[in-house]
Amino acid sequence: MTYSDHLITPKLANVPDGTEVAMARKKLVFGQTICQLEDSNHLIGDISALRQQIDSVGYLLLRGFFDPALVSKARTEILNYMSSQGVLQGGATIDQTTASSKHHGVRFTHSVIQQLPGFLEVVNSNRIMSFFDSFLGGPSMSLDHKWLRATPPGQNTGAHCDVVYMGAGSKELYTVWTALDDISLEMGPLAVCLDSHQHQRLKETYGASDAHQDLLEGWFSRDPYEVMEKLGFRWASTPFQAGDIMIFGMYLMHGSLDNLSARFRLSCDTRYQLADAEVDWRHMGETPDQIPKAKERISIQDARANWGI
Ligand SMILES: O=C(O)CCC(=O)C(=O)O
Repeated sequence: MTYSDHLITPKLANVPDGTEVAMARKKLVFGQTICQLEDSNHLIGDISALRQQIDSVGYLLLRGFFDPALVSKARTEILNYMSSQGVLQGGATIDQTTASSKHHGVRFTHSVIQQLPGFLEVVNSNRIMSFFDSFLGGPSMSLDHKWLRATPPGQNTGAHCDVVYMGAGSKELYTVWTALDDISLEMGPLAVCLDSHQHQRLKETYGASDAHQDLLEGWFSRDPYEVMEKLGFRWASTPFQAGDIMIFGMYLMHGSLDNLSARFRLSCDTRYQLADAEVDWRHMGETPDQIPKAKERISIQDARANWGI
């Protein structure tokens, strides 16, 4: 069975204009300051059309990509782990993701993730690997470092491009962001800046730096309006269902909406490239998250002042 042997009809309705969400506590309004991501399910099976689409709009949203049974198994396993860490309301409740009132975040280190075989079965599945074999035109591989996130209530991810975190190998590296649960707009899903992958000045400056070596902070900005006003970007997001994925390249600016719910938002982001291309070894092996930090890194504010963006 290959990735294209199933076709799922997107079930989610359009987000009505006027719907309000937040990013870093700043309000964004659908139809005004944020728009809806469009899925590319109609292109599944046509690799050259998928490649054209990602080159043109910067992302591929594929609804229902992963087998729901596998995702559900991974979710249960993750929730069991979270329950054992005492972060879920009621301690032992496994079927929901409500944060306990005294919740502290939960960190999924590489060694914790190795104890989650159901999760690894999703992100290393034949479905995703065969997709990338076709998409990249050769045998593909996934970086060992897997970012599994249980984003707590009140939090979000600031605007950044992945190249600054994992750009030491091939730049033909793709992020797959996977919804491991149904993620409403209120729960703070992924948000991307449309066309940001084509911003030449951003690529040559911020996009040529390395958060581990050069920058104290990899996030370009915490303020969603700043990237709209300074770089002319438009934000886009959508509600997700468990098993939906977003694929994007290293230069697409993205972050997430605020999690305004009482629940943890469960998602992961994992990376894929050609197996024979150069690899960012900092994200491989047994301790991929233990990256030694260079001493003389500069703040993103100082770097941006130098770049003039
Ligand atoms: O899920 C998030 O909050 C951020 C995801 C992200 O930064 C990524 O997929 O590269």
